[in-house]
Amino acid sequence: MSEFSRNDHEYMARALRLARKGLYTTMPNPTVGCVLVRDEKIIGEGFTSPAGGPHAEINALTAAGNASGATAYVSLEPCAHYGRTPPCANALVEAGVTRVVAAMRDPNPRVNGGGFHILENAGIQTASGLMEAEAREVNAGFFKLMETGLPLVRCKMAMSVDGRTAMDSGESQWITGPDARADVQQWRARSCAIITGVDSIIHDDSSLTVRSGELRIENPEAAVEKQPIRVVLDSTLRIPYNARILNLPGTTIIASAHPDLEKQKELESRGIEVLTVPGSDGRVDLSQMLKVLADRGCKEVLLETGARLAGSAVRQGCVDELLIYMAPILLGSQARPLFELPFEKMAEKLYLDIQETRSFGQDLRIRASLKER
Ligand code: AOF
Ligand code: ZN
Repeated sequence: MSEFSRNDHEYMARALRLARKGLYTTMPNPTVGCVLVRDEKIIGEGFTSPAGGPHAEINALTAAGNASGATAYVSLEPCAHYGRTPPCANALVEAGVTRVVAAMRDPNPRVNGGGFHILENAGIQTASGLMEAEAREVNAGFFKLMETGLPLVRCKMAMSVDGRTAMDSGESQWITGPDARADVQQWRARSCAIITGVDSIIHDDSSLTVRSGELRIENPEAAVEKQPIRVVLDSTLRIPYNARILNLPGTTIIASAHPDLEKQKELESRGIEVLTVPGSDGRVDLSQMLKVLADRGCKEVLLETGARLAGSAVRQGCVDELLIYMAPILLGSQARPLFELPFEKMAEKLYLDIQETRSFGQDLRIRASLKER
């Protein structure tokens, strides 16, 4: 028998729904939901505010006013540390909560069981592990960052039914329809950084921005305000001076292996960060770039690029999730493939786990993870 009741499940499911509301605004923090219940009634609830603001528990306690004798359902262990805000575990103790049910432990080394410890020392009943799989999924990027020091990398591609992503000339606009393209906006909005290759910039002059008109989320303005960091991998600084991405508010990083110093200076004088990220055979090493982004707190990164960089990212094992939009078109055998992966034998094939398929207008979205090799 599970130690959790049916009501426990319902309240935790609600805490998880609240947590999802923060997916676009809490980075680099995880997004957490909290529901306070007394005598089978919800007396307050909340989710994590943008970084620096109150955590979920504090928002719920504020909403409740008086939470004495209540049970707190939280989708993550309450924090135990003084970070940008004081510990939530202390606030729950002070509020007189008598039971805390968490979906899972917070793997952040500054918490990692410390929150439960504070609560238990104060005589509060604690339980953990309710709907843990769902809670893991909501903050998958945060957990990967905490556990491996690298962000979760999602690779977005648009392809035809015959698996082609661009014509031989590089022409690729548009493969998918407006609904699928609008869906991409949600994934951009929840990413801390978007990475592309210089060839995509040269070809499509992409801006990689989040635009409010296409966001179907709670607070589109906040997400637009918080533009993801734009990263262009450009080993030899080929980016044209008139590229749109060089003239946008927010942070643009050009990662180069051998920058031409004069061009670097010129770009820097325009407010662009030029980083030297060495790699093998003179090309920027993607995993090094991911480490740089991890150090800046990036937990989810979106790779939006062509077959070559995407193929090499997959081959290096840098990609956690594929987000593939399939349009009802055929582009023919001269068009470019989804990934440049020059395999010759069946033994080289990579395996995917398809997690979900969904329609957007006439297009199909396939979400899949790469199986461990
Ligand atoms: C909670 N409730 O809603 C969240 C938590 O810098 P700070 O003070 O904002 O702390 C950030 C850390 O707190 C973050 O890395 C994670 O371990 C935890 N997040 N904890 O009790 C919340 N978002
Ligand atoms: Zn907290």
